[in-house]
Amino acid sequence: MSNVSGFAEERVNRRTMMKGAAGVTAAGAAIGIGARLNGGSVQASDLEDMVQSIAEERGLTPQDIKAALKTYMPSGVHDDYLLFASGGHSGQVLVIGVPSMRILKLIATFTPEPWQGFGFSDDTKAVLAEGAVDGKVLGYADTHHPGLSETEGEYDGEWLFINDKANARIAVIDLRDFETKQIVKNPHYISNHGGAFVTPNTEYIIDGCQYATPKSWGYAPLESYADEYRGAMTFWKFDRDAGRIDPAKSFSVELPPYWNDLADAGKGASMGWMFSNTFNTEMSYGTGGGDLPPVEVGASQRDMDYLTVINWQKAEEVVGAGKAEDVSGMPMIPMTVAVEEGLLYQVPEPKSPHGADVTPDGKYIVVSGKLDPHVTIYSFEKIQKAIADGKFEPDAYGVPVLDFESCVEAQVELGLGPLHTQFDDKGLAYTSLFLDSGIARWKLGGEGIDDGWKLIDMIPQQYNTGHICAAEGDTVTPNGKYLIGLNKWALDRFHPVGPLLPQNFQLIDISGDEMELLYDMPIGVGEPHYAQMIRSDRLKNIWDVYPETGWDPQKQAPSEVATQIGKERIERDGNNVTVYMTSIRSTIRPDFIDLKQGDNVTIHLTNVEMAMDATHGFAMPGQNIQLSIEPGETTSVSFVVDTAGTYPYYCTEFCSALHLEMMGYMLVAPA
Ligand code: RUQ
Ligand code: CUA
Repeated sequence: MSNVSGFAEERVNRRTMMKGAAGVTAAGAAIGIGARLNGGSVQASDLEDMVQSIAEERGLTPQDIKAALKTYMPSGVHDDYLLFASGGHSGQVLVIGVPSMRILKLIATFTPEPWQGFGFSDDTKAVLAEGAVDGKVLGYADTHHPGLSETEGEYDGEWLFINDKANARIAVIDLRDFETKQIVKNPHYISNHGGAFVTPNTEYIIDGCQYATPKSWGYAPLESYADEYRGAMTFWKFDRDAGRIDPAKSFSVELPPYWNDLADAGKGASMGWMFSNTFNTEMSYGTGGGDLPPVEVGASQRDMDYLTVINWQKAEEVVGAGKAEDVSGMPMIPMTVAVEEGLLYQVPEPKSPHGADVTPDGKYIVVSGKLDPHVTIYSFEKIQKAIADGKFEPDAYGVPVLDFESCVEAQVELGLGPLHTQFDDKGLAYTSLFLDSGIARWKLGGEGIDDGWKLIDMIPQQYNTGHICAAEGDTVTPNGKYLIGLNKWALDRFHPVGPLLPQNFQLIDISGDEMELLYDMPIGVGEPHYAQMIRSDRLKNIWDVYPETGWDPQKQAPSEVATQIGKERIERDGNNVTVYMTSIRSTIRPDFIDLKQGDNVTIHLTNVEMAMDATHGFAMPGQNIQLSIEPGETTSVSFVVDTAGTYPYYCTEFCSALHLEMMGYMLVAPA
């Protein structure tokens, strides 16, 4: 008992300190905590009775009680891990505490999000506009794979990247303020999948073309598929100081018109290389309006597809030496050059591969074939030896295809529909089984391990597991402890909510000999696909408030249009009107804006408060404007008033007792 309360006290202290730092009545919080602790010091026998009676009343099994105790976080206690999960079709990123599975935030990423004012303020509109395709600003994304920035193969808690599969875009999120700062549109292809995967020092963010098209998705008839259509692998250069992807230093490697699926960066032994699954080596494009087999048949004819292997460090040198071609403003290494320079290889892979995952030591690549019950494990050393020994034949495009037997280390039969693999701290691997709806646990092999490459057990999932995510399971030092199944349609797990079913995250304890299911969590926004889980203490740089009043979160620097209190004003130049506005509890100044129909208006709004909970909103009715101004932030919004009328604007966060009075009138006189 005393150990338990000691632990609780330590956590409580953390909470009291937090509150104190926030300037919130620490004494009040402490009184509440004291009461809770006293209430907690019960006799063991009382505890037993209490548990017994609750369990009986609610029909809980001992396993249920254990799971509840392992996941419950007392009020105010923080989770040990944060899960950054894709929000799927919502185009957002979900931030979830583990083990409590509480949603902490949805980060607006590729789509407008009103609470955060994302896609409403001028600067966030500009972020969405950067991601325009053929001049169209998009209102959706198919977000798949979040990738946390890494230093020496470990998560460093500074940046997060995520891909939009549908439109081949990558977004950059700053983990100081959890806001999206940049969206880049791939100039070489229109759909991606193998992204966003980072190299061990976040030198590059890998992004692989999924469906082949002519370069830069120009027009060419399907009959010219083999000649005109191409795949590619893009390496986006990340500039940490600028906090942005630098397209000027990014490049692609041209690939045959096969389709690239999931990818992973080499690390440790395989540093400098990357691996991607490649399917549809049959080059099926469906019926083409004629008698050809449909894609799902045409693309499943051959027994083997390929693992694409690229030496990105070499590719970087080749681009530096000027051997790439400019394609739509970004360098692309032609296939012929990539082959000549020895930076591009393919290794046969069993039928329709999906996931490719590099083991923590970088020595092996685990590949799952959707239509093969095995995972195939390739040895990086053997791949290198096969290259050195010239054990390859060119494919139709001259790309060397290495001898399968020479590269394979092992195959392990796991079950039906293996997709994705994660790793723990005990030399075990976990692979999702989509068709079997479960997660297989198996033992890695290699030098000095006699009983390796062996299935251990399987835990069922509800249902159709896609990706899985283990604590820091993509890094050189996986933590073990927790594993999450990212399952597809939750048929019967939750109360019905109509025909569109939520997805289901299932939290599993993998610390013991048996895998134990702890928690079911419905995801109500889209199909998440993938997530990464980071130790919360690695996120060291999170800001409570912006560093100073008048902060521009896009530039992460003081804003040029910040307004100090008392300096609010309205400037008119012809029909261009600029409003320098401040917000502070419980006033928006100015509280009157006098306009004429047809005026072009820009409001620069500064939240001059620096208290942690002093966020203000700003809604302008009828103008599609909703902003969120966090403490210290300056944000701007521009619009044209084309209709005469009376528009009461107001703060949209219930910030104070006089919040409803935090408003003003914008009057637009008829022209
Ligand atoms: S993919 S599970 Cu992007 Cu495997 Cu969906
Ligand atoms: Cu500020 Cu309500």
